[in-house]
This record gives sequence, structure tokens and C-alpha cells, in this order.
Amino acid sequence: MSHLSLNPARPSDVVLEFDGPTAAVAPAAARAAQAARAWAATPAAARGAALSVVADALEQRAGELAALVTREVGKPIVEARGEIARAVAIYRYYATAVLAPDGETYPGASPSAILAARRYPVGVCAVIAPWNFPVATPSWKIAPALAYGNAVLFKPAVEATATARLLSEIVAAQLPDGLLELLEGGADVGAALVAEERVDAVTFTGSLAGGRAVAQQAAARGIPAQCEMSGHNPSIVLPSADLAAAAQKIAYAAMGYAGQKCTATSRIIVHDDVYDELRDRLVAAVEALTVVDPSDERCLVGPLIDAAARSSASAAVEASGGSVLTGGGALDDDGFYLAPALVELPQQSGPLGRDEVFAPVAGLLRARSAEHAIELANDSPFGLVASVFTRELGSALEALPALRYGLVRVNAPTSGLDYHVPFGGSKASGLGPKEQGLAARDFYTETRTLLVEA
Ligand code: UN1
Repeated sequence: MSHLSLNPARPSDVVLEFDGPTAAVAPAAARAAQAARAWAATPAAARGAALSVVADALEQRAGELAALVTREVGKPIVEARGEIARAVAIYRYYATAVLAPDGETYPGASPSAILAARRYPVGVCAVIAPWNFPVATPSWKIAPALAYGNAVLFKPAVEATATARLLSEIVAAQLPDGLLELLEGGADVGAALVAEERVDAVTFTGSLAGGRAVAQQAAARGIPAQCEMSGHNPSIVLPSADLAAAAQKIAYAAMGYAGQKCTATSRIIVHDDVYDELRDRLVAAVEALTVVDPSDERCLVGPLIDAAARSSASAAVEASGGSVLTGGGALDDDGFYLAPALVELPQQSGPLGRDEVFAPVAGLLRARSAEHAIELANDSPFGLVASVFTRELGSALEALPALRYGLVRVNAPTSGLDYHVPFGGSKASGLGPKEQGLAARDFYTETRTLLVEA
């Protein structure tokens, strides 16, 4: 099957055309399984040292990688550079995190007995990654998988295959053969990977439908799955908020990189007392965001990934049942640009009230009280990240336990992550152990309970 990866800012620029799958799953899995055995027997300090070398190599090629990310997936160049820097930091982090305690001891039946629980690698991990963070997302899976002694089979999204090739080439060159294998192609290759008998665990980031399919297939084989899926993230604005700062942060969290982040703000839920003022500030902040070619240093909002994404975003705005305050139309350009759209919603229903649109589109909702705002925020099948804007300590402390979200942030945008803390959603947004930080150990290792008696 022939696959195309196009520059979304200039679709006549074909970044890559390939016939996929380009490699067979079974032989790659066999090489990975063999490499995993030797790697698991390599001291943790040596595995960590290899990851430091990977970080240095990535850092040296950072400019080239960032330019390719911008060309292939339309990410604003400043964000693309930030993403590569984040990936470098992730490899450095796991290079030392691997030396953290790898288990616990317990009192045994006699003082001389050793009763302990200790972590061991799981074996071969399948990594299925999306196109929107084509370097950081695979890296926050590959780095802990390798650090904790596993081999990786990496299946990138078709739209980001050129970036995946460059990333894999840089990383694999610093590692023993077979430890990181790239498998290019569509969802059929992902499914073949999960079905492959030598695959011991699968980690996935992408859509809800894709994640559910992977989880079901993994459950049928009896292997663990970790799935990070869609979000429909709320930002709540309460009367005590710094409205100027809130409007700025929310505008960028909703529209930056054309809203193509699972952490983007999709619903802006505003207390009645400050609704009108926040709405006006938000419209001004959204209209001030520069929608230009992503290779331009000033770019904040680039194009959508393809024409279909843009037409379904416009259709969602039209079918929303709300009134459009700004944006929503296609720009007069070959690239897949959409003017960032802010839509006032009379109630939380319709495509903007319920679904992840994955575009520079957000709905504005009015709340009668702080409690009502939290009720609206929780009334969603998803639970990835929620933000609350307030300068009142009591309101913040009440909101924190009430919001059923994997990440809850006060006076900070929904988008943007810290790589050294647990990441993952509640409800339909996440399945399985959390990613990133030390939490990643739970997925990439299995615990064995050990008893040694004299
Ligand atoms: C970020 O907000 O910086 O696919 C990262 C996504 C998330 C990553 C968000 N997994 O958008």
C-alpha cells in the first residue's frame, strides 16, 4: 500500500512517499527479542550511559530534527525546537532515573531471610505513536523502555514517518543492533505488532477508537496495554481570576499548534460574574494569535494536518448550535489553515460540547457558580487535563479533589507537560499505568517477589 506524508503548510511539497509496510513484523520482533535478552543482562548503569549518548546525539541534530518536524507536521518552529529539547531532557532523565531503587524489602520469617519485591524488564515493547508530537511522544516511551532493560518495536503515524526515520536513525545508531526497530505503515502494521507473539507489552498514544482497539487486542493475547487517548479539556475561570492572564493562557492552550494536542483546551467554562469581560478579552487574545507559515519564527498557529481535518473542524463549528465569536473559516492559502474559532455555546452539547475536534476550535460556556462550573467540567466522557483560574486559595483547594482529571492545574494552561511527573488521563482518556517520570517503571517492568532463606 502506498503512503504519503505531505507538508501541511504547502501540500505540493511531498515530504515522503513510501510503500508500506517497509519491514516485516516477525523478523523485526525476533531480532528485538534477542537484543532484549542481552540488554536485560546489561548493568543498569551501562544502559543509562547509553541513553546519555543518545541524548547528546539528538542534541547535536536538534536543528535538523526541528526543521523536519515543522515541515512534516506543520508544528510552529519555536514549539518544534522546544519539543526536541524536551526529548533530549527525557533521555537524560532516564539515564539517571534507572539507578533509583528497583524494589523493596520486607521483614521475613527469620532475621536472616531476604523477602523482597524487585522489578525486571518485560521484554519486547511495541510503541505506537501519533504524528502530533513526533519526537517527544515516542521518546517518552522509548527512553524508559530502554532504560528498564527492554527492546522496542516503534510504529509511528504515517503522517510523521520521515521524522520517525530520522529519530530512529539517531537513537538506534547509539544502541546494540535490534534494540530499536522501526516499523512503518498504517493501522494494519500496528495491529500486526500487537498480534505478534514475541511482543510482551504495548504502549499507544492516539485516538479513543485506536486505543480501545489496541487494548482489546492486547487483552485477548493477555499482554498489558497502556493507552493514552483523546481529551476534551476544560479551563474554568472564576471571579477572582487575573482575567488578562487567564485569557492569554487559555487562548494559546486552545489554539496553539492549531489545537492539535490531546492537552488542548476545548471548553472554556466561565463564571457568570466575569463572563462578559473574559469573553471580550478572549476574543482579542485569539485574534492576536499569528496564523502564518510554521517555519516563520512568529508562528503560533500553523495549519491542520490535512484537508479532511480542516473540513471536519469547520463542520463541527457549523453544527455546534452556538454563535461564532471569531474564526472558523479556511484561510485563502494552499496550506490547511483554519482561522481559530471561538464559539459561544448555549449548552454543553453538540460536537463542540462533547467531542474532541483536534483543531483550533473551542466552546465558551457560562456557569452559574463555581460548583456549576465543576459540574460542567466533569460532565464529559474524557478526563485528561483540567485548568482552574482563580486567585482565591479556597476555590482552588475545593476544585482540586472535585475535578476527575488525570492532571489538574491552577492558573496554568491545560497544554504543556513536565516530563518527570506522572502523565495520563482518567475515564476514557487513559487506560493502564501512567506514563513519564518514575511512574513509567510500572509499565516497563514486572515485579517479582523474591524469598531467600539461609
Ligand atoms: C503537551 O501538551 O505539551 O498527544 C504534550 C498529545 C499529548 C502530549 C501533549 N500526548 O497531545
